[in-house]
Amino acid sequence: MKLYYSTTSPYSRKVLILCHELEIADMVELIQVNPFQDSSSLREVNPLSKVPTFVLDNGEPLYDSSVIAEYLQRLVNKPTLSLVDFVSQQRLHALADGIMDAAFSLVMEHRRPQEQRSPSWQQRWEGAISRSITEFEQKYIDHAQQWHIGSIAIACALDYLTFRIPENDWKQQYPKTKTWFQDQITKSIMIKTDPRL
Ligand SMILES: N[C@@H](CCC(=O)N[C@@H](CS)C(=O)NCC(=O)O)C(=O)O
Repeated sequence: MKLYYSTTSPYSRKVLILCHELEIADMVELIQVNPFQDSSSLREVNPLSKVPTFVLDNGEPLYDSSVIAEYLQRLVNKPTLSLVDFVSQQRLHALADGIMDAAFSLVMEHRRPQEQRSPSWQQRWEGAISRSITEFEQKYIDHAQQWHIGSIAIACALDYLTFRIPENDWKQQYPKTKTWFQDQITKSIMIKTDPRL
């Protein structure tokens, strides 16, 4: 199996961490690509030219990250979750992916010349990020006490925000989330996959 990934992609990091947690990292060949530069090999396996892209041993490609995550968990026959746990993990996963989507859009927008940027879209993405962290802090933080796909995704999303949009002051606004995050960020796999390294 192969994983096309980039070190700075939070979606890739989520999949890398999951491979590690499921103890299948040794079975996965890592292919580092920059989807914005050397993307021809990536395009051959994913018409969307995005990372992460996963390729099965029979050559079949899989995307996007949430589909890859679901596949990996089924691959290792992870014991079936109760419906309540499934909902709470997948809700967190989707909330995290939404934070990544909004933060990634902001990062891309900041790379455009000032006069081409859209203040209203930026406001919309910033609003999505702050409402999602509020929701996490007020309603779902207790669902993230175990390390599973939902909590992995939230940790990757928050670290991406910290790394790429340091001016966002979420740590001041959300003290409980900050404390939770500080516990996750010291995990060895979070350190090993730090996009700054
Ligand atoms: N929904 C996708 C998002 C993946 C994504 O947007 N990846 C970015 C890197 S962080 C990418 O490859 N972008 C290339 C592009 O947009 O052309 C997933 O969960 O896998």
